[in-house]
This record gives sequence, structure tokens and C-alpha cells, in this order.
Amino acid sequence: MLYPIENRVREVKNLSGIWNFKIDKNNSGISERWYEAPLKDAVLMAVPSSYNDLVTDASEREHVGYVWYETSFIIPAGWEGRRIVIRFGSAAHHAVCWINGQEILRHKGGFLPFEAEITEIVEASEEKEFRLTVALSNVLDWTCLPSGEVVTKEGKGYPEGYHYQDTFFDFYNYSGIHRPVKLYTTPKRYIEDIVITTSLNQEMTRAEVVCRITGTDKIKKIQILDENGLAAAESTDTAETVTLTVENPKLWNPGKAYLYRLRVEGEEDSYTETFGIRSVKVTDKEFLINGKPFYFKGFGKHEDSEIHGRGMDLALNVKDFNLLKWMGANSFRTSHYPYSEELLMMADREGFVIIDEAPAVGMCFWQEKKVFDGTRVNEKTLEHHLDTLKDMYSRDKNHPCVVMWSVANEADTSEDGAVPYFKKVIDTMRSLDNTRPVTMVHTMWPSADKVSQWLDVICLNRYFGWYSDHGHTEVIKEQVTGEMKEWYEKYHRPMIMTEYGADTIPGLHKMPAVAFSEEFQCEFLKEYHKAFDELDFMVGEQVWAFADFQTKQGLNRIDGNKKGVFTRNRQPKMAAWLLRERWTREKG
Ligand code: BDP
Repeated sequence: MLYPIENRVREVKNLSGIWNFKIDKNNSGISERWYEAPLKDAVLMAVPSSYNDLVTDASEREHVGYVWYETSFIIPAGWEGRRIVIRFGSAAHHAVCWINGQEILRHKGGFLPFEAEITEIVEASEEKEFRLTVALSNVLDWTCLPSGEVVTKEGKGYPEGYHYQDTFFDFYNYSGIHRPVKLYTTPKRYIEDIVITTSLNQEMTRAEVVCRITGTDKIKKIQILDENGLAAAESTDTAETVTLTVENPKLWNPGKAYLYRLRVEGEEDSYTETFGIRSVKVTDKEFLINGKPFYFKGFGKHEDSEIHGRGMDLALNVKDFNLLKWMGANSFRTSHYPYSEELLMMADREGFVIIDEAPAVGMCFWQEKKVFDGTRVNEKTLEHHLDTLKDMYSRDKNHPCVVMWSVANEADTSEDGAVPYFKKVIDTMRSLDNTRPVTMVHTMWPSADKVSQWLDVICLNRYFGWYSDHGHTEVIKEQVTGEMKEWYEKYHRPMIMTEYGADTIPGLHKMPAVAFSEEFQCEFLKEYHKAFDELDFMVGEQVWAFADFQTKQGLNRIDGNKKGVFTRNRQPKMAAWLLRERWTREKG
């Protein structure tokens, strides 16, 4: 799926702004056909944003089910004769959309874009002014990613109809239209998709750029432009797949991005896609980018901030990249769902290395309950998981920053039922893309894990000294070393510690250090680093987490997860300096 762009033949209209909004308290709006007329008693709501932290009533914040959004738009006279598409960057989690009461699309999944062509509706109307209504549900069950359960309780002590949304992941189930909603035009014959794959010769002096262009337009010319706008290669081949050669290519390198543009010109349409030339290869001990060993230094993050929730926030993204660069970080994982396209575009330009993760999180109960025995994860979950991988690939395939796919976070891979499930998931990811390695992020023990033989890199989350032996930093080094070696001996794959961290209250100082103090966070991280530095198969360390973030309420979550190296408002804790010192001095 292509990102909406403007050029001579394409226009974009951003519908972001203040929309009408209504909580559907009884979830009766669809049966009562609220979409047929303007919403009654609506309040104002910002798009994009999560609505949860913008309302003042707890029952609205925690509402389970539908909320309604509404706006109106006009179609400019100049759009006559154009193909018109409406596109949502993302909306959590299930959307139904109507234009003037006519249903135009339904979509499941809260973290990836979806769109519908609306040319016919526009052409059939004299008015050229339209009411857009969106019903959006935040309900998560076992057919969704991430999965959840709506819990109902009845009897003494519970009001009638009592229920709440339970989730098995450690971030708040922010809901709303989280990314921009746009209208865009194309000519009637148009370019639907462009897939760019690059490969380099051994000496890296020549790149083959394979471009597969689909759509209804006939392609006249494709050109690769360098950063000065000069043509590095061009072709007038009209086949669907065309291979271009770039001599002496400038490579996209971590921290030193170089971006080419592929300009595709059809008889009617044209589109320019940004891409980079780089290679990614994994050996048994190394992660190679452009043939050089790369060591991941960075974080697991969240799209999360005060007021906005998970709503896209460009200022926040700029701040985060500046902080990441200040620290000497070179990478992050989009834990635990694909982040916005706008963020990936920045990572392309900043030379940041991204592990792109599917929203499959919370498929593990640490032996308390089974997940893959048919009672929870089911055929529909798998179907949705595979669809999500396809959509994630389709959206992110041309980003040079994305160097590896993560198909899930912390699933119970010790269960027999997880074996066929993840075989299918990993095979599907590979069949979509054979140019990037595939991983999944583990919480399992090496002796129990049954699926990692199909992965290229082993990624592990560990909390020695925190969730086990709480407060005892003296056990960390040996436990990390011991376990990492076990994984390596079992699978002979390079390893990344994708999460390690300790909740830390900013401003709490203790000497000697005790858990939750800033000193403890520093000592805790240092112990992990001692272990990493002795293991030659380690290819990265990503601290959990970049910044504090909101979670559901829980006894061990006082206003969220505090494992951030920055506060939720992006102010540094002491550990920021420790990491900066380490990452600006050491390794790749
Ligand atoms: C890991 C999860 C992450 C949590 C973290 C924690 O992957 O989402 O936030 O633990 O407990 O298990 O802080």
C-alpha cells in the first residue's frame, strides 16, 4: 500500500482536526442507524488522538465498545474526473465508515492503514459536500491482535451488566482515530503499488534495483533519482517488473542515511517512492548491514504520551529522535505494534535501524493457562495474524530503516499448539519478504522453547533482578550469561536482548541503591552490560523502555510503567547519562 503523496496528478486533503464525537454508551448506535443523520448530542474530539485521556469521566475513558466520530468534507471542483480515495492511517481497533449514510468500509486491526475508493459516491452526488461517520470499537477478544477478553461479572456486589475489557499486555488499550485521515486523488488509471527490492554485488559497487509496479495505468518511464535529483538509472521498459542498475551506489548506512527516489511515470499517473540501498545478512554470530557487523543500541518504545495517548504526534517524534541521537542509540523496536508511517519516514532519514513488530502481544500466561490449546488462540486469530503481517509488509516494505520483522512478542512457545501456529506465521512472513530476517521476541526459557529453529535472530526479554530476585543486582551477570549461552548453544543464532529494565521513580535517590531509585536503574543496567560484553554472539541491547508509559491499572503499576530511561514527558533519569556514555563510546 502506498502512502498518499502530492504531485502534478495527485492531491491530498488532510481531514485531521476537530470532529464530532459520541460515546455509544449502550452500543446501540449501529442498530439504531446513527449513521443515517448527523450525530445527536456530540462533543468535540481531536483527530488524530486517543480519546481516553481527553474525556473527564472514568466510565467514558474505560468505555468498552463503540464510539462515534463524524466530520464533513467538501470535494473541490478541481477533483472532477479524478479517482478519490479515503484513507485512515490507523484507528483502534474496529472501524465501520459511512459517507452520507452509505457504508464504505469495515476494517479490523488498530495499527495499520486502511482505505476505500469513494469516487462513485462523490460522482453520484450533486452536492459535493459529505458527512463522514465512523463507528469505532475498542473491544479485543481472542480473534484480535492484540488479544483480550471482555470480562462480565454478576451477582452480589456487581451492578447489572457489569463488564470490563481485560487485556494481557502491559500498555493501556488506547482507543480512537490515532493517525491522520486523508482524502487523496489519483488519475482514473493509476499506480496501485510499487515494491522495490535491492541487491548489491560482493564489492558493493553495483546495485540491482528490482521494481514491481502494479495498478491499472501503463508505465512509460521509471527513474532512480539521487539526493541531488540527478538520474542514477532509468528505464522505459513497460513490463510489470523492471530491473535497474545503479553503479557505485551510495549506501543507506545506520546513522548515515542516503535515500534514493524511484519516480514512476505512467500514461496518466505518477508516483515517487523513497528507498535506500543497503544489504542485511545474518550469520550465526553477526547481524551485518552492508557487510559490516551491526550492534543494536537502543530501546523498546511505545507510541504514548500525556494527553495524546497513542495519537500521532509529530513534535513528540522529533523530540524522541533527538533524544535517541543524543544518547548514541542507533535503533529501536516498534514494540508492540507497527508505528506510524510518518515515524518510519523519519527513521529512514535519520538512519535509524528498526525492528518492525506485529501487534501479536499477550499470548502467554507463564504456565498458568494455555494459550494455543484451542481455548484461546484459534483459527481466526491465525487468519488475522497472517492478514496483519501482509498489511504490515505491504505498508513498510520499501523502508530501508526496517531491517527485521518481529512476528510476535512473548508468546508461549513452549506449548505444542504454538509450533504449527508460529511455523505458519514465520513461513508467511518469509514468503512475503525474503530480503529481511525474521525474529520473534521471547520470554520463554531456551529448554522449553519449540519454535526458534525457524528464526534468524533470537530476541530475548529478561528481568533478572527485577521480576525474579527482585532488588538483587548481584545475580544478574551470571544469570544473563548462563541463559544467553544456553540459547546460543541450542540454536546458534545471534542474539539481541530486546528488553531489560527496572521501574524507576524520577527523583528517588538511594545510597546504597534500592529498587525503584535512579541509582538502582543504573546499577541494574551496568550488570547486564557486563554480561553482554563477554558474549560474542550478542548483536544488540535494547533497554526497556525508552520512556515511561501508560498501562492498565494494576497493583504494580502506579500511573503506568516506570521503566523509562526518560519520564513520560521525555525528561532524563540518571540512567540516560549512563547509556549515553556507553553508547557514544562502544561497539558498532
Ligand atoms: C515484558 C513486556 C513489556 C512489559 C515489560 C514490563 O514485553 O510489554 O512492559 O515486560 O513488565 O514482558 O515492564
